[in-house]
Amino acid sequence: MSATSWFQDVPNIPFEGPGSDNPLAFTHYNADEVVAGQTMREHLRFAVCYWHSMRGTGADPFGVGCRNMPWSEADNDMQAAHQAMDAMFELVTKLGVPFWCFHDRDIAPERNDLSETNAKLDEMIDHAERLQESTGVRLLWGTACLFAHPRYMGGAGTSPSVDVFAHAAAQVKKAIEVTHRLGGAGYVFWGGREGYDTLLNTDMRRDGEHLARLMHLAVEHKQALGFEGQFYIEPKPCEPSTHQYDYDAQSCHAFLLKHDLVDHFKLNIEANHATLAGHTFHHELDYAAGHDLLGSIDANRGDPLLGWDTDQFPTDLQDATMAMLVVLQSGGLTTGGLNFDAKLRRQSTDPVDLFYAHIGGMDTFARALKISAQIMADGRLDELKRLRYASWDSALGRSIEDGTASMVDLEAHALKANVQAIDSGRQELIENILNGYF
Ligand code: XLS
Ligand code: NI
Ligand code: NI
Repeated sequence: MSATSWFQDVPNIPFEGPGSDNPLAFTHYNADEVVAGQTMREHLRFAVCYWHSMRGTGADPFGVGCRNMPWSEADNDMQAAHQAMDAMFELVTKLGVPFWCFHDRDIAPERNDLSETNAKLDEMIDHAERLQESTGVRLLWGTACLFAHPRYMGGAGTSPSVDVFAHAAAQVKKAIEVTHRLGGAGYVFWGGREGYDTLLNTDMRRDGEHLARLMHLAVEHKQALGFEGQFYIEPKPCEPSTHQYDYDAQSCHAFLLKHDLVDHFKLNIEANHATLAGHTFHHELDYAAGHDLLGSIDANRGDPLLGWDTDQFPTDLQDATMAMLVVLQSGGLTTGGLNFDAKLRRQSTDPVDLFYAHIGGMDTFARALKISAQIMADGRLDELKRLRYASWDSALGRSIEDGTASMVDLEAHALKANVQAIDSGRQELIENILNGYF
């Protein structure tokens, strides 16, 4: 760690339990506490994201940044980059978070040509490597920022310009290499500009082929490097593009299947992206888990009154509980984790707000973990679901599921059974049981 402290007044955050009124303590996140066979630290695998936490300024489309974090005040951009990284490792260490995540351009500034840019990135990766070693903090995933620079206005892998495609490929190549160097557990592709604003100037079929080529090239490079981290696609339906190709979990699945990539990718599901797609967080996680695609999670929330990606810190206990229930039922996160892809509100201008924000998110997910473990141990909700599908466990149900029943067999059954209705779905009862856990 550097000699300077960026959060002088903040101690290492202790666990004090539910009775505590210390705002700089955890009330539920107790890293070493064992829940359902594993410690909270192992289950939750929290990560701090570099972009919002260290580089966020509170800027929005109506106003410039209004938060000047002390690490951003420097004589030049490389000094600021070093300071931001020192501050992030201090934040992560004081929170007791085991992981971090970054985009290449979050940690080092872009220069006028790629080789100079790569040199600056290498300098910051050296620094990150030293800090990871001295703190024990690990990299959950890295990624390339393929959306901020003007060259990417028309997409990266789906740019109409082949020069831009080549630049994107070079950037992804480098970002995978540095992620590998830092021992990253994964690598994310989020395609904010992989989409379109109008089909009148867009060849959608060709865009899809190009995007798949970029993914295949990345897989080949990963194998050549011997990088064993997991690749993820992060679905999002829109914003900044009007329509994004990685719309939701199900459309990503179709893309991966069509282009023969499904063995090489899992999904990174973000709560606010789910709601933008008209789904719940629960839906996206359940789809991913049900198709062996649940890899990692961007833990945040939207504002139901606003139709955009507000990336707020997650504080909704029921939402988080549904998420943890899917995670536990699918056997837990392995390479992935819970990355706080979340930003402070524009009016939260004090560095200590980063602590309040993360403490709130961590306590919410810790409670959600405990509640979901209890829901699973009780088995009441599971049992109701099992009963609802019980007829499928009959001889007829099995013969349909295993493909041996014919239309003629089913007709014979229907003529005999004369079905008019089925048993109650019991939604109100189920919701009452669920509320009983909170
Ligand atoms: C933006 C995305 C982005 C990805 C990483 O909406 O959530 O932050 O997580 O590129
Ligand atoms: Ni995200
Ligand atoms: Ni987002």
